[in-house]
Amino acid sequence: MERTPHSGRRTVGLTAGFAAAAAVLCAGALTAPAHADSTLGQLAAAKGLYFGSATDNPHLSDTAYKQILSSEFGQLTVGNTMKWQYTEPSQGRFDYEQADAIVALAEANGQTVRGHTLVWHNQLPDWVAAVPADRLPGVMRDHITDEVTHFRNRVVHWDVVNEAFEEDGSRRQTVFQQKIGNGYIAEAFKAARAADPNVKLYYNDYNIEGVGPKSDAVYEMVKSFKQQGVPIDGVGMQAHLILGQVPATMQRNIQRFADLGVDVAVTELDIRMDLPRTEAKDTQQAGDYSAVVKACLAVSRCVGITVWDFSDRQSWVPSVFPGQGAALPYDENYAKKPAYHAIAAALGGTGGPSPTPGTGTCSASYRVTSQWQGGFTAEVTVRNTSSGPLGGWAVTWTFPDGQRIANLWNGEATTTGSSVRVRNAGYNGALGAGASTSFGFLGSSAGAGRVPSDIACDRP
Ligand code: G2I
Repeated sequence: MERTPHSGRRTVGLTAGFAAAAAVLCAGALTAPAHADSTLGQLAAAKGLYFGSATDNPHLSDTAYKQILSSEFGQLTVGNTMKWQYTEPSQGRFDYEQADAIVALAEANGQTVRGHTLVWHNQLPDWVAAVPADRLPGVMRDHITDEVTHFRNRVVHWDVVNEAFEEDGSRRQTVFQQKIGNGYIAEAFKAARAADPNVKLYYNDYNIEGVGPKSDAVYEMVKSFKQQGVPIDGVGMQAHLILGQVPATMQRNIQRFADLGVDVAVTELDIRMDLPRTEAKDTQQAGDYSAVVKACLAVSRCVGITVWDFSDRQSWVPSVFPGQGAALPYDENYAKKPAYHAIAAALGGTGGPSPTPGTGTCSASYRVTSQWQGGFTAEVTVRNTSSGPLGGWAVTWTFPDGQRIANLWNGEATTTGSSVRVRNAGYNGALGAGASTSFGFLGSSAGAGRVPSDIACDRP
């Protein structure tokens, strides 16, 4: 697919990405080779798109979180505090304090901002539902006008209307639909355009990533808007996906919207799984993230990708889908998951930690070295069981009795619930044929608990 300077990606993505990359690097990241340590934002910018994350005000007091948010991404979406409930809690009283704080952070970091969202049936203050039908169009316009004006030149996209369709392609019966009728969406876009001639105006929804009744309905709406001159610039595909279920038609679907003359953005990407995480699920998830990135990259009008927050610690998923989660590219402790490396690789990076030399196999054995009431120490011995060199190792197991690692040495641990994965440290990955090394940890539990029965060693 040829990329022209006039495509949506060039006008939106490059500007956005370049600003972010330049702020971080003080150099032209667009031509820089893709190193393993390039950020996702930089890798995306080098391909002419942005890679961003949603965030929310309460998270920003977590220093480790804020550091990653500020450095890794080229774009931010305000996850909650631009919604009507926050911005016009009572009629005519506008409050942008929280949203302004996130926009100011993005500006300080050289990141662009997507505005989310002006008209949505959810997180709507109660007073709106009580407005009589004949006054609701004016109330909707006033809300849009005030908010779009407030953020003029500070946001690059607006999700003007969010989630207006049902799965079967019919209109969702929201207060706006019921009181204003089918025309409310076009009216919202016109009001937004009147308040800001430059910002890109998006329709945003979930379950429209693949071809189907819902995306067909959005497609027909966009087509008719284009025919009638209703100002729409883009379609946001939220992409709240399920493990193993990236729609096979995603690229084709993005392309058909692009062919209507609008940009497409993947706006709220996450890929949830049934908990607990396993290595197999992580691998599947990595492939799924890669597939989404590749579908976007394949269409020049796909201007960028935003994850719906970046770490499993902040994800909305577990609270809404009990038993599911681990949907994001960083784990709860801000360690990069295979999904992160797959995204980086799909964006042209090297795909993760330095490649591991050697092709060997390994074994691991687990031994409790001391225990007391409430705790224990254990040692895991890793042995190269092959006749050639081993360049690195990863040991996995599941604690059977609720044990937890309090402190681990000579390795790097990632834990999800009772599942543990320990990679070699920088200095003990290389093992000659038959050689061994060990790592240890301080555990907490009622005594040492049973020894894990599934301990395994593999190359990372
Ligand atoms: O539901 C996931 C997303 C689907 N597409 C539109 C997005 O705007 C939506 O985001 C989520 C936020 O991530 C959640 O954080 O929208 C939810 C509301 O539908 C947000 O949840 C709300 C909780 O329901 C409230 O109880 C809570 O006070 O977040 C609020 C702030 O933490």
